[in-house]
Amino acid sequence: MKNKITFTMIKPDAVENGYIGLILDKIIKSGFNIRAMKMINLSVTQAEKFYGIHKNKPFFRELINFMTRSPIIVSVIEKKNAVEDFRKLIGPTDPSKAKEGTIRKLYANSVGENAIHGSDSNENALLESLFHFSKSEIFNK
Ligand code: IDP
Ligand code: MG
Repeated sequence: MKNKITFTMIKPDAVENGYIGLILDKIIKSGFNIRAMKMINLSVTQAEKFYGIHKNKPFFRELINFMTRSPIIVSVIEKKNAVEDFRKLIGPTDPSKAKEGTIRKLYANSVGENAIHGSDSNENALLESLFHFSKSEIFNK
């Protein structure tokens, strides 16, 4: 595959606030191709595993409660330079520091409830994608 993939989640706050369509429109208009997508309820066990790297952080329980409180959209998207370009499109973790036009500036409320996830490396993009989808669902083979 010439393009790279990244993994994204539209988080509970953004789904609850009715932003699924607006966020997907922005992602597609920014040149990303959707390879796989579904709406799921993350279990506590899944959320703890997915965010395992943060298990010693003071906000860990808050993060798990947030991510499991209502449905999320998980998706694998593709584009040249996907990981870096997508992190630019979503903006920094804290939406109050995000630039105009970024997804977190437009649709997020706080550093915790920040609307969207984007992988931080090619390695994590693949691991996170395979956490939710099979290889054949992502790569069509
Ligand atoms: P990222 O999502 O921008 O990569 P990370 O530092 O990897 O940010 O943190 C993962 C998620 O944990 C954030 O997106 C946010 O939902 C939550 N989080 C990060 N820092 C805080 C905090 O200080 N308070 C509450 N939640 C936080
Ligand atoms: Mg992160």
